[in-house]
Amino acid sequence: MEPLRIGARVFEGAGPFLMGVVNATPDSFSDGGRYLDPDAAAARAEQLLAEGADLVDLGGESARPGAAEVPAAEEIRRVVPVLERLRARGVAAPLSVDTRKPEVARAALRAGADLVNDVQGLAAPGMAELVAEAGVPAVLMHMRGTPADMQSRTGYGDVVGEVARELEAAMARAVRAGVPEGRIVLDPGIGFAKTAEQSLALLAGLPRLRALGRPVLVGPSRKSFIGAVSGASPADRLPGSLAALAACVLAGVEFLRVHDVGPARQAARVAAAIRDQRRP
Ligand code: HH2
Repeated sequence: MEPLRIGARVFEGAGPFLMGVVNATPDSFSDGGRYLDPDAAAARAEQLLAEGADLVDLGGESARPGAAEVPAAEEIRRVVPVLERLRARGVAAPLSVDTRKPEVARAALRAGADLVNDVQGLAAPGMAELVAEAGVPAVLMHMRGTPADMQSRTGYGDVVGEVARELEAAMARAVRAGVPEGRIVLDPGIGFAKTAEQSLALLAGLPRLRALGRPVLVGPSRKSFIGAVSGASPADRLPGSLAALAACVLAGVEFLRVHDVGPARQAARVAAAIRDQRRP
């Protein structure tokens, strides 16, 4: 991967780099309600960094299937105090805001966020322009529709090819709005407008996404395809999450979005050591 600056850090090489997840929400599918309090969320972020996260992703709106939209003002109330606390305590690590709303992204960037992680690929009016103006990198994730209706929009012929084409189109839109291609990271959106089989097909088809020429981020952690394969509930999906993580690393994915940073760190190191043996 070419060097990619996120806040104070330049990421380069194959990684993988771990993005630890903190959801300051009452209703996220696996950790809802645990980090709604800003002090609890900030402490969780610091814990994830101590466990080896390379950056932390903070979200104030659940994107689980069927989730209702949260007003921007409420989302800002959830994430800004956490970012402010982390920066006030001297946390220098890159911080990401998980939002699809430009108002939230603007407030979060002012409060110290370094990256916009958008599950709708910068589709909202003004979002790509805001990212371009702020000069920050962005994760463009693939989804169809919104969290409220996405699971009725899973009609694909060739899911890997269609996701790749739609990500390419999202990237072209962002570039037209002024976001340099060199600041874009792509994400297939595991579980977003995807059945379990489609999520598995995307995980098996990662080389076709890497062929788009941008760093790839994948978020398989605790997702429902693991439940579909194993029967495990979200709280019991760590082993399946680590298996998916290893598959991503072997496919050359640079960034992994994970809830369980300590175990993911060990799994990522081992998978990367195997990946690097394979290199000619
Ligand atoms: N998954 C979730 C949220 N944001 N962002 C990216 N780039 N990729 C993902 O796969 C992704 C994401 C869903 O997970 P989580 O944040 O744990 O749950 P919820 O959306 O219920 O808050």
